[in-house]
Order: sequence, then structure tokens, then C-alpha cells
Amino acid sequence: MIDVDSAFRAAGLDNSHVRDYVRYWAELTGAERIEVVDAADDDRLVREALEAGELLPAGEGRYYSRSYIRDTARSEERTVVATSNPADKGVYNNWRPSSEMKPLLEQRMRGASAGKTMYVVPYLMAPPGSPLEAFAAGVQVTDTRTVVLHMIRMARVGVKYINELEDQNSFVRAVHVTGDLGNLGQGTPEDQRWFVTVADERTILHYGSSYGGNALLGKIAHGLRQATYDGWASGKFLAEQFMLLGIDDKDTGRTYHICGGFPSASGKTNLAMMLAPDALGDRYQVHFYGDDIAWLWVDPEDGRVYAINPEFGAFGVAKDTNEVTNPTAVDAIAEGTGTIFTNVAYNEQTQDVWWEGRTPQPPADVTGWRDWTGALISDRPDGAEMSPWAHPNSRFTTTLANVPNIAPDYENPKGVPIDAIIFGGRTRDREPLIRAITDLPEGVYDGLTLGAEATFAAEGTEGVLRYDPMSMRPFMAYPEGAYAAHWLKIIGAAKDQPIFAHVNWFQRGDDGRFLWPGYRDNLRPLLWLMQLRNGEVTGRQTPVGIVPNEDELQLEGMELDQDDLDTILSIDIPRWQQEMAHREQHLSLFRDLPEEIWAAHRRVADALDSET
Ligand code: GTP
Ligand code: SPV
Ligand code: MN
Repeated sequence: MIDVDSAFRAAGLDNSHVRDYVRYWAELTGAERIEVVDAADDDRLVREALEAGELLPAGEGRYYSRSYIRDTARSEERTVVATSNPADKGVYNNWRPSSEMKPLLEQRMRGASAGKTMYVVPYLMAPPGSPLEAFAAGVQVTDTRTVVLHMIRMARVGVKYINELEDQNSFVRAVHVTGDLGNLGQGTPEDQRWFVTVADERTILHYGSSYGGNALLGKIAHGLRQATYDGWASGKFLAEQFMLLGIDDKDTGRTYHICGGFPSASGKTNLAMMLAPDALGDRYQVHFYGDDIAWLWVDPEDGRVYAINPEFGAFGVAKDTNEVTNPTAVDAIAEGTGTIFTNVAYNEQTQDVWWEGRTPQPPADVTGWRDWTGALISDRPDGAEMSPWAHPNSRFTTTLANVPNIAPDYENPKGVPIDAIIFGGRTRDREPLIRAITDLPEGVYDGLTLGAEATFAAEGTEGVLRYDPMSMRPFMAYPEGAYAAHWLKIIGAAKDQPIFAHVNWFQRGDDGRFLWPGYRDNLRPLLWLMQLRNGEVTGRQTPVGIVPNEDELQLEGMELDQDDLDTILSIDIPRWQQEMAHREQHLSLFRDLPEEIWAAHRRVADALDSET
């Protein structure tokens, strides 16, 4: 029997609820020893991982890892939210009774960590002192060292976060067991994996992966699924798959804060890390607060919506990250940052890394280069169809402090007041560059009807057009109707309402090319939105919101085809009317959708009809 008490004593962890929880899972999984982790252990754990070959060096102070080849993204099918109340079943949360799922997971996990170390990772998903701190503490147990290294970059990790808990029993129990990855039947009818959030017990049970959000349980399992449920159950807050950024206007001295949801791999990281376009750089500076999760609440004192980023790092898509698209990210993952790359291409001789879009062409000299599966590029047959060197969902993991445009106040526990909430996704037609919405139910309605092309961040869905309400489809924890009502209630409590907007950087021409250059230029529509909120521009009212007049956009330093610009600022009424029928079907799936949302839908539909 392993000695939990002395491991806890040695680490100075003296919470008896945590001890009981760890003892239970250590015995069930059959782990050989336990080790309590603190962020200060990072150097040693990195050394051990290098010695064990779990990490490879990628230059000075950077690391490379490969995942198992069938373990490269989230599996939406195998992800479940379980509770004891059947009324918690929604359309997207894959609800199952916890009485069914818990025994299933225990059965899978029993003995599955035999011979391994169980790492105990106490963490906090909030800046310390935040008003939502009570929802932020967790203890992950995991049997994989590289998962610990990712957790240290992505969450605040240390025993102090648990010792100092006001309610010693109020922490999320997050159990991660990797399993025998080569024998789990991933993607087959015999799939053994389960990723379960037992939301009403604040317990997370993930079995069968060591990749990304499947394994780093602070991130989407706690920070999104559990937190969105907690926010609803407590009536206190929203937890959303949102980026969070600030814009300083040096001319006026004003600062704006914008948060918003785009589905996975649709541009949140790139937007929040954005460097202002050169022509606007003297006047505006963008600050990074977060790129994947925001928790939102209203401060009754000043009646404003506030947001924090509960995370401590970024798990960013590597593809197309380069000096032109995202110079900030390039700095954030430079040598010396402690960055861990997963599933990019790796050169074992030079310790270099590469991914599609890192440079326009792959390295000409392929000596030493291996693709993400570990196969030598030089072994590829001449003239064969080239599969990518890096997996499309390959990623980098770096802490927030490495991001050069990190906001000076990013650790402020109070969070930042929100001026705008935006939604967007990959949509090849119909959706203009930006349309602003000034009415709360219509803004919530717009989020609920976010439709976009699915991406490689989830297994097997790439390119499929689907609705992804507020970019929360894979992370939804309770029924959609209640979710809409909770949004109306939380944001409705704000005296000073944020403006809403829908954005689209991905409209394409008939030839398939993007009509808008995107990336750094995305600041321009956001500046227009802030000017609209300030009453400095009026835009043009359309049935689906306010669209910029062309001369209101600050386009200096850009060369944009006039036809392309006209297209992305126009509303195709017949195409929108078609869309409204799909929306009606989509919304009808949701039980108890508030009447305000239906009223917003009818208002938009009527406005479209009166244009023809
Ligand atoms: P998750 O971490 O999966 O939640 O994704 P994310 O929303 O943070 O996506 P991210 O910013 O990492 O972008 C995903 C992909 O979209 C990357 O390959 C980017 O290069 C690409 N991308 C981001 N912004 C733009 C843009 O404005 N235009 C175009 N064309 N591509 C973009
Ligand atoms: C996403 O898929 O939206 C991510 C990556 O942010 S993961 O943490 O793997 O979910
Ligand atoms: Mn995400």
C-alpha cells in the first residue's frame, strides 16, 4: 500500500479531504507511488522527462513531444456530462446518469496505473483573490508526467492554493488515467475511452488519452464544463470558451476590453495576441488577457460586466503561426520560454521544429526531419501525395507571462470591465466582416445561432457546417434553454450593457481565397465597434445588425480589392432568409428557450422579409 500520508506531509499539503480523495484513487488505479507537485518542481520534472525520452529538446529551454497517433484531438462522442438529475440533459451535453458512468469509469481505471507514479497536482483556475476563487480550486491526479508539465504551464499549480481554501472540501476532483493507448480502439465501435464530468459532484473522470483538453483537466473539463455548470447552479456567473483582450487608444487615453467566442481553432488565440497593424501601431496597442476561457459576472457596485481568464497559459494551434500572421506568438514560443510543442515536425539533428505555415515552404534540406508521427521525411516516396509534416491540431503550450503583449494587469483578481462581446467562426459566405447588435436578447440569440465550419480541433468533423452556440457546443454542461435564460439573467443584471457583435474573418471568394486578410487587420473592425459604442460612427442598420459604412473603417496601410470590401460589408438578403429557416429548426431543438430569444428571432426574420 502506498504511503499517502508521508507524501502529503513532505509536500506540506494538509487538507484531509484531499488526502482521502487521493488515497481512494491511488488504491483504485493501483499506482505504485504518489508525488505531490508544485510549479517549482518544473525544472526537475522536465529533466526527468528528457531522460525518459518523453520530451525531446527543441533548442534552448524548449521541448518537443509526440502523442500516440490516434490521440491527437478532443473526442466529442466520448465526452459526457453526467449528473443525478435527468432534467440536466441538453441537446449537446451528451448527458448520462452519473449512477451509470461512475461505475463504468471506475471499472476502466481499476489497476490501470499499476507500476506508475500518480502525480497529485493542486491548482487554481483564477487569479488568486478573484471573486470567483471559490469555484476555481482543483486537484488533478494523473499518471503521466508530460500532463503535469502541461498543467504547470496552463494553470496555477501549488499546494498553497489548496491549503488556503476557505472551505477545505470545496475543490474539483479531477482524475486522469491514461490507459493503454495502443489498445483502446479509438474511433472504432470498441472505443474504450470516456471523458466524463460528473458536474453535480464536481468530479471529473477522464480515461484514455494524454492529449490536450482530454488530459489537462483544469482547462476545458474544469474551466469550461464544470465551471459553466457551477455558474448556472450558483446563479453567479458565466464560463465561456472566450478570448479576452484589451485595446489602448493612446490618443484618447481610453482602454477597451472585448471578449468573445469563436469555435475551436477559429482564431481566438490569434486575435488576443494581435499586434496592431503597422499603420495603426502608433495609436493603438492590443493587450492579451486570455485566448480560450473567460468567466463573466456583474459587479453590482458599478453595474458592469467583468471577466477573468482562469488560465495561466496558452495551448495554441501551431498551424499558420509565423512572423507575419502572429509575431507575438512567435516570441511567446521562442527559445528560453519553456514552451512544449506537441505533434509538430521535428528535426532530431538540429532540434528544430516546423509546421505547415511556419514558412511558406517546408525546409528544403530534409536531413534529420521527421513528421509528427516520427517517420523520416526522407523516407517519403518521390512524387507521392504529401501529407502534412505536422498534425493539423499540433499545438504549443506556453505560459501567459511569455506573451509579449500580455496585459500589465492580467493577474488583477477583479478582472476587467467588458465593453463588447463578439461571436464568430469560419463561415465562407453570408456572414459579413462585422455586424453590431445593441440589444441583449438579440445578442444572446446571435450567439446561440453561431454557425460555422467545424475544425481539426475535434476528431472527425473538419469542414462540416454546424451550429455551435456561443462556441460552447463541445463544452455545454446543462440544457440550452436554461443556458440562454442564464445569459439573459447574468448580463441583464448589468446597468452598463456591453455591445454585441458578430465577426467573420473567413469569407471566401468563388476562387476559394479569403476576402479579408485577417490576423493583425482584425483590429480594424474592432476599432469600428468601439467607435460605434462611443457614438463616433453610426454604421448602417440592416435586418441583422449594424454594418460599417466603408469610410468608417480605418483601412490605412491596407490594400483591399474594392469588390471584396463591398462583399464583406454587404448583407445577402435571400441567403439570410434561407438561413432563418435553419435557425428556426436549430432553436426548436432547445427545450424551454426563453420567449425573448424567440421574439428576437422573429424580429430579425420580419426585418429580412420587409426588405424584399
Ligand atoms: P482553440 O485553441 O482550438 O480553441 O482555437 P482558437 O480559436 O484559439 O484558434 P487559433 O487562434 O489558434 O486559430 C486557429 C487557426 O486559424 C490557425 O491555423 C490560425 O492561423 C487560423 N487563423 C486565425 N486567425 C485567422 C484570420 O484572421 N484569418 C485566417 N485566414 N486564419 C486565421
Ligand atoms: C479546443 O479544442 O477548443 C482547445 C484545445 O482549446 S483543447 O484544450 O484540447 O480542448
Ligand atoms: Mn478552445
